[in-house]
Amino acid sequence: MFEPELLSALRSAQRVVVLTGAGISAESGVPTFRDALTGLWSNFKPEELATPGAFLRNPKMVWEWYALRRQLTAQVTPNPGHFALAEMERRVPHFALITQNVDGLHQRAGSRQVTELHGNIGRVKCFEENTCVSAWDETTVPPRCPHCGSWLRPDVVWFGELLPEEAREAASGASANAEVFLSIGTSALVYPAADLPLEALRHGAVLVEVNTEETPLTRRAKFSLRGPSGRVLPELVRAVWP
Ligand code: BV8
Repeated sequence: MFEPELLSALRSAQRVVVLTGAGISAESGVPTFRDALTGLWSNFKPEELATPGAFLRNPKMVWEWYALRRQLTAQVTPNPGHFALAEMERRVPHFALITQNVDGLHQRAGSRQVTELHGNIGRVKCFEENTCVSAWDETTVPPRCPHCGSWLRPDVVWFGELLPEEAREAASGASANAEVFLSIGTSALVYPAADLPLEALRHGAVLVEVNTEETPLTRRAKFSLRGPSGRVLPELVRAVWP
């Protein structure tokens, strides 16, 4: 199933970096970012809804989209792909897991060191103060900040917003030092996250892609594993570390 060169590269690597996208959570039942637009939101593109402008123009609609996704995320569980990456973290001397996902499933699967590039839908913060709140009054939509009265918003990075500096720097530093970089379940279209595999390539890393479909990254990958990450990743981990 796997090329011996891939298995030996992972077995001998001291520094492995993984970037995940919505595809790794698809088998848990979390719609990928582009599938999430159903019902009321189906006539929007994600880039139109996940923006500060959309929220300011229609706070109730955007808040409710996130409230629905937050509720969905709380009801699903990690799948074998998430667990396989938690096992990989235990096996590799220097392992970095970078995710574009906001669902928190990597942490729930036991991954200890996770860099969330785009925040976490389970956290809510004040639109003005940028500080997180642990409880809010759901009778008003969007709810108000208990400290300053501004609207509350999900603690995620919207299009047109800068990524958290610390997360972006950690991700970029790890990618530049990776011996093996795995891009898993991402369409590799959203920047600056999509720059990370390219940065790894520029520094001589072996690029591995795990995806059910072709992406703009596929032709740059030394190994392209076509299939669902929930099946491919456990098989890969078992083959590398029997
Ligand atoms: C920034 C959180 C600097 C929110 C997300 C114009 C104005 C402003 C910015 C831009 C602009 N033009 C371009 C930009 C940059 C922009 C961007 O990249 N746009 C894209 C559309 C071109 N980026 C930004 O705005 C970023 N900030 O640049 O700041 C700046 C500041 C001011 C002005 C200018 C620049 C911020 C980007 C972060 C946005 N937030 N999420 C939320 O979740 O609601 S992005 C969101 O979409 C995800 O986090 C993720 O990053 C992305 C979706 O991508 P994927 O995860 O890859 O998911 P997708 O559904 O696309 O694909 C799933 C893949 O899985 C597929 O390949 C599929 O085949 C595969 N798959 C499916 N099932 C499986 C599977 N694979 C394996 N197994 C399976 N079972």
